[in-house]
Amino acid sequence: VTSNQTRADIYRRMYRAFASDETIRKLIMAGTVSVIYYSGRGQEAIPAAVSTLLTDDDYITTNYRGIHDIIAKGASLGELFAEIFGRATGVNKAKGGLLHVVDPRVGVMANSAIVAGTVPIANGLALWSSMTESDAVTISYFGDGSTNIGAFHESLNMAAVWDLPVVFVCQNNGYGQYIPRMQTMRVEEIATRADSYGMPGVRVDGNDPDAMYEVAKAAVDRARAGQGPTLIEAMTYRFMGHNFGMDRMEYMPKDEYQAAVAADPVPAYRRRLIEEGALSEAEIAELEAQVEREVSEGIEFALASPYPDPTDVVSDVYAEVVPA
Ligand SMILES: Cc1ncc(C[n+]2csc(CCOP(=O)(O)OP(=O)(O)O)c2C)c(N)n1
Ligand SMILES: [Mg+2]
Repeated sequence: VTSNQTRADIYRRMYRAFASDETIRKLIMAGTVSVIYYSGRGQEAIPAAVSTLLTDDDYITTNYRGIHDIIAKGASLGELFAEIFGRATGVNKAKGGLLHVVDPRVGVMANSAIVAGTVPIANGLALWSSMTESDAVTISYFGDGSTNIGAFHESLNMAAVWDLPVVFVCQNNGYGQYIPRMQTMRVEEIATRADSYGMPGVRVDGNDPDAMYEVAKAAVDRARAGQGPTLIEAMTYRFMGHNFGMDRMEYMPKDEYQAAVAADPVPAYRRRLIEEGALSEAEIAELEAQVEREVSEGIEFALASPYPDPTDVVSDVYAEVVPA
């Protein structure tokens, strides 16, 4: 069983992603910021549980729907929000934006709009760890639709053959853009795709933080011990559709959607922690208040920041190479 301290850590990471997402969407709706936004709302439990097993020296790669992964890994909120809002103080000085933000200080190494585009990059990071005999682990996050892409299959094969310290975490939210998953594949369990490459494949309820933690722990321990990769299929749901504000979600069955929202993993975990005596109502309220302060300070910082100077467009683009 997970310790109360770990469970509090998981909830803090979930709430940090949740509160950030709620605030960003409010700012978009109010017209304060103009961003094409892909929300991770509903999927917070997955990276929150995984991240409690990692340090800043462990790596993650993710994609356009990765803001919850990035926040759960510990990225500083002010610089992240500034990046998303296109400000000069952004962690990548506004050159990345939501779809390409990276924060190497906390191991957020790659992010892309290209479906499955960062899965091979996770292998590269893991290969670097093996070559340098570091015990760092790389987590590769991607969606269900991404498992139909060639790069996914090639990467799993190579990671298995080279025993790379990587954990492939598929966030199966049932849809790729506006298409139900089962219209694009004939396998019910994505975890079984691991069989083709000779690595363990596990399906888990990704909205159950404790179950997610147990499965992730086995995979991270295995990778750290040099025993090779694992594919985790974490079952979840996408509450805001594909792109926030542009997707009417009419293709999602109403009853399915309502059942998913009623089982929202954030309030569900909150209730469970109180019921099981892991944290008191007062302790949770204090934790939430701390996170909300951090979020509003981050938003204030980002909104007060200037846009980049147009002449900076060519700075930090190429490395300066001094000939030997
Ligand atoms: C290589 C490539 N093909 C197609 C697209 C268009 N596209 C953007 S998101 C998406 C769906 C991906 O679904 P999934 O992997 O399940 O991720 P989710 O958005 O559900 O998290 C597609 C097809 C793309 N960005 N890149
Ligand atoms: Mg999906």
